[in-house]
Amino acid sequence: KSYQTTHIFKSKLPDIPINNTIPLHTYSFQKLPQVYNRPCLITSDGKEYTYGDVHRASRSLALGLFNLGIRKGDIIMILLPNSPEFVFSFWAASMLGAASTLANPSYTSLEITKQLKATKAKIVITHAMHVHKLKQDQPEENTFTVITVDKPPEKCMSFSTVSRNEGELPEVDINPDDMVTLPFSSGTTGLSKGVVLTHRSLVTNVAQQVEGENPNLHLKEEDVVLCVLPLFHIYALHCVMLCSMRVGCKVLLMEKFEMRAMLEVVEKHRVSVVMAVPPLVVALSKNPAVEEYELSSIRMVMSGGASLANDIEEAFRSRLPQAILRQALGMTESGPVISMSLSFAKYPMKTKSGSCGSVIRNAEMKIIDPLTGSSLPRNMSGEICIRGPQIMKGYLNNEKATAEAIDEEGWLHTGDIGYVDDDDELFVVDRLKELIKFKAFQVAPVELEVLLMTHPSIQDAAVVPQKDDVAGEVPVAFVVRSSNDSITEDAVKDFIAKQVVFYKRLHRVIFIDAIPKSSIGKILRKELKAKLASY
Ligand code: AYL
Repeated sequence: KSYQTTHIFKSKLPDIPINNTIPLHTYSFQKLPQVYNRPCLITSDGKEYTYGDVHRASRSLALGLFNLGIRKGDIIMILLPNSPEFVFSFWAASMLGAASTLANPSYTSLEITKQLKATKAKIVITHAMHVHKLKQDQPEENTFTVITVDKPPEKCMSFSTVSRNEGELPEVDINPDDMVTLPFSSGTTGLSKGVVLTHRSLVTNVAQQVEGENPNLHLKEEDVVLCVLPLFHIYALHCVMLCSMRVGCKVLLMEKFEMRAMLEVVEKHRVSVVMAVPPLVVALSKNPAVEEYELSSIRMVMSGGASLANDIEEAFRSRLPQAILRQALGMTESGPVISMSLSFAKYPMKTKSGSCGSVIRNAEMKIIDPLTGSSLPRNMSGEICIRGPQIMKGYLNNEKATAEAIDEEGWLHTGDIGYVDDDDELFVVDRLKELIKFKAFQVAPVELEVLLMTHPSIQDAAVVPQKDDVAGEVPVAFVVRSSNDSITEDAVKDFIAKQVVFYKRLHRVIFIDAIPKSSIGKILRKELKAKLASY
């Protein structure tokens, strides 16, 4: 299939030269001599690490991991909340030519085990309280060493001991197309898959945002960037940690979101940049606690990860009039940023509220008719596709899914529906893909369907999103009971709740006689979503 492409959208900013053949850590620490004594990380309880400290701690850990046998191409799992150790672990893997796979520490044992098996991670870096979830029942299949950042339980090693060593880190030959990190995403369909992001893709995507005479995302060395979104998700990892570190900003790490605690540190540390997801923007706009704090230091708030309701921008402006609130569109597979508001640029442009910005520089975007595949002109909605050196290399060990996501011409199909207006601004209007977004967390319907089908009382099941004021969307299930079975809604909910992280829990179960399917057995999700409206 080859479609004649006629409509390609580019950034209004000119392309720039990007040195994307160097390893990510080399790129990110390139300014180390200049920023050596500047603060890089600060924790919410006040511990500070300079760029020099972060570099040293990362190298020491890298050497420790090397001594434990970690080599180029190996994978380590980081199972940590936001913390300096998270950052050191990420860089240590990169420096060895290894890769880090990122997982939510709140995951259940089942969820972690799946990811461990899929990645064959050789090291897991975590907290002692999560160690019981790391099952090694078939040691011959999957052997890994557990390192804890706190006091290690039996058979585990301590982070500080592994990091305590002397010597030179061996030189490793890193190819720009080597994997450096492996987040998981379900993409447009199916189960969660490892997304192979390379040194080239991440260096490119950082540069697309923060480099050039007029960077699209203007971060300054004096900025204090709030990191309250989890680093195990690509949004914070990339837009907060990688972009900030390239520029030399200070990153304020918060382990978890709690409104007052957050406002307190924002006031205390004079936070200037907030990377947020819609529920956080809503809280900043509407939560009365905001009035009690002095937040005039905030100059920029980015919303991404899910769609932002239209009325929020107005409410936000009356609260924090000095700050620019605009959006970016990202997707794990796209490296991750697709488009970003030009109001964040060094020479900011006027942009419209509700837009997800314009396509990033050094990349191409097109909007295609989902039925014919042909590209569409301005003001017509279709599937958003993105191309450039920043997109993922592919899904780990999954050529079929990779080929479905990236076509022969190198376009990544996002599964999002949107249009580009006369001013080059992108508006996302719908989601073509199955994905459910609880806040900005991914819930893959198929994952829950597979679990539901393991229950003897359930004959068939389908999971779809339901709109929700707080979370944006929540998963609900349509279930066909096995014959003569009378399993209850609560029993089905409990069955799932025991096996998954909190945001994947079912909010409703609706029993029906049959799941509507196409002639080839595909669940007709649209029909079910329409049905939902009538319940
Ligand atoms: P994943 N508006 C509407 N939908 C959005 C938006 C947005 N601003 N941002 C992300 N999404 C949805 O892989 C969209 O459906 O990546 C997209 O395909 O967990 C999906 O979320 C991707 O979900 C950044 C950097 C946002 C990264 C990100 C999000 C990465 C989340 C902004 O600057």
